[in-house]
Amino acid sequence: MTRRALITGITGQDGSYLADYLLGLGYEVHGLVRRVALEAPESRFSRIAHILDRVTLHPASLESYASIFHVLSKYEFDECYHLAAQSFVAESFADGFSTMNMNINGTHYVLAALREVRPSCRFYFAGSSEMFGNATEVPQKETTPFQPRSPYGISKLAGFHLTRNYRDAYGLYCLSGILFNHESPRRGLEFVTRKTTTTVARIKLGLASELRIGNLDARRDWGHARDYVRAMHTILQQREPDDFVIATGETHSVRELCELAFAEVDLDYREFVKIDERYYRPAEVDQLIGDASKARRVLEWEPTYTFSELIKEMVASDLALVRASIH
Ligand code: G4F
Repeated sequence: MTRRALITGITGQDGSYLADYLLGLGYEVHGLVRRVALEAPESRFSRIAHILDRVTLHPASLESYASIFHVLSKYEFDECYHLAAQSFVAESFADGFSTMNMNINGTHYVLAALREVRPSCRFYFAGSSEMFGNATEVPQKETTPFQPRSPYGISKLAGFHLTRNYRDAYGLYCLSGILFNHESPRRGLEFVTRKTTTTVARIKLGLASELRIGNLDARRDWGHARDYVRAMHTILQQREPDDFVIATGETHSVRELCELAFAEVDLDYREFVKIDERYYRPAEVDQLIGDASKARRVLEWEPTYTFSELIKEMVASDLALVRASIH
């Protein structure tokens, strides 16, 4: 029988790759989208333009329990991937209230509606390595204590605990993936990897002269989003619900990212990168590195992209996009 999945955040990087992946597995894929998105499909649906005729989109708002309840009661969903969130850490310092509302209440609404109308639907929550924050253990794994350093990290930790609580209290099949940073050519332009690769392409093609950036010494465990959505699906296929860390196990600095991305187009990053205090965060997470040995053992999940392959693909894609925009 065809399995039916609902993805919140289907228009984002992860939602779009997950939709591609689930369609490839023969799923019937549905997505929750904001009503405003339906009015500007060219820009809002750019990541799912190639599959628009194969997915069913439902207007709903994570601020409205009623709208989520309505969609969940209309179809018998087998799986629900809750990816929608305010996911930009810097923005969570600028407007912590919106981040909290959307990320905590939005998650609670989906869980509460599932409990009410679809208690047999499996639920995936997009947890984050930002929950580890100022981690006391290196590398971080499922048992590492959480010490979030941003309103975003705090909101994700609340979503993680809500998900656990619905599992313990009501016996729902719900769990969290604790995903470390994952990037791709579909990454939003404000995140440091995509900001770097798109600016590298613009500099190479004569449209920009510098890259203004914040903390070059921050270190992250960067994987490819394509590998990570595969993990999301596998996590939800286990007999018992459980939480998993998904990471590459390697950490690189923002400086190394710049060095690599500029070298792809034969430029020296030191000539173009300018430090700009505006991009520093009030509280930084200096280093993240994940230990995904549980996922490797239980899920037999492995990342397939190296850091340099990821950056190479992103630079090549941005060069092609910038070239197309000037011709
Ligand atoms: O690319 P970033 O903005 O990602 P960040 O904050 O690590 O969060 C991402 O990964 C999380 C998983 O751990 C997700 F949960 C979250 O939703 C998001 O996807 O920043 C990465 C690092 C930070 O240390 C930041 O301070 O890069 C540093 N950085 C230095 N200059 C910069 C910049 N980040 C951005 N966005 N822009 C800069 O100019």
